[in-house]
Amino acid sequence: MKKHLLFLGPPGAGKGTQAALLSEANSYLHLSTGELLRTEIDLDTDLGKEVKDIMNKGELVSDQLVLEIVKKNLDKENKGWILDGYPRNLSQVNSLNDVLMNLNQPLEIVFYLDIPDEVLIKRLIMRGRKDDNEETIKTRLKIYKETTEPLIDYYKNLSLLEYINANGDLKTISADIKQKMASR
Ligand code: B4P
Repeated sequence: MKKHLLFLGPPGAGKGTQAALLSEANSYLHLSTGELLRTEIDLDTDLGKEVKDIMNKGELVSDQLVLEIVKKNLDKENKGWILDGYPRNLSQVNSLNDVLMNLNQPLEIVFYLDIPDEVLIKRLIMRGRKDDNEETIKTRLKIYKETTEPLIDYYKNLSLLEYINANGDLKTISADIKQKMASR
């Protein structure tokens, strides 16, 4: 059973949704950098104050800051984990590679959740989180295409990538993920 997984895809593709379902079913740690950052904002910590405006504008917070969060939370007992929303650029990929090499916990599968822009824009507007307004979504999508999308080819070249059609109902997508996990 594979237990070091990563979910990659544009904002609103359902990374958080599917990672939560899969981590619950397998008792894996679900490490969502977005969720961890939002918790800091809700608790009004110094870190939360630092990232609040950046996140509300739909921009990426600093690589160093996110790396600290990942290092602090990554499971060192090796019960299994799912990274959701990290890495988001090539510099974060390199940092993650170092962290995982030190922990001796190599990444085993990268699920790429693919979805047309118009579907994800509708989903996000319906959800209505603070960073889910039209202008912010446009910024998030632009940053995704410029900095995160190149990671698809990076992981494809390492033969870690599994393609998931994320434009469907939750159950069908979950079943596809489970089936691809089992076949590896
Ligand atoms: P994230 O929290 O990662 O937000 P996301 O990309 O919008 O979420 P996701 O794809 O997980 O969508 P979800 O399942 O919720 O990032 C937010 C911000 O945090 C970033 O913009 C950035 O500022 C910062 N950040 C996070 N990580 C960072 C990093 N590594 N470096 C720098 N900055 C970072 O689904 C969306 C909606 O669709 C939900 O309402 C859900 O219910 C719905 N949905 C899901 N699946 C569906 C389906 N199959 N059918 C219909 N609806 C569905």
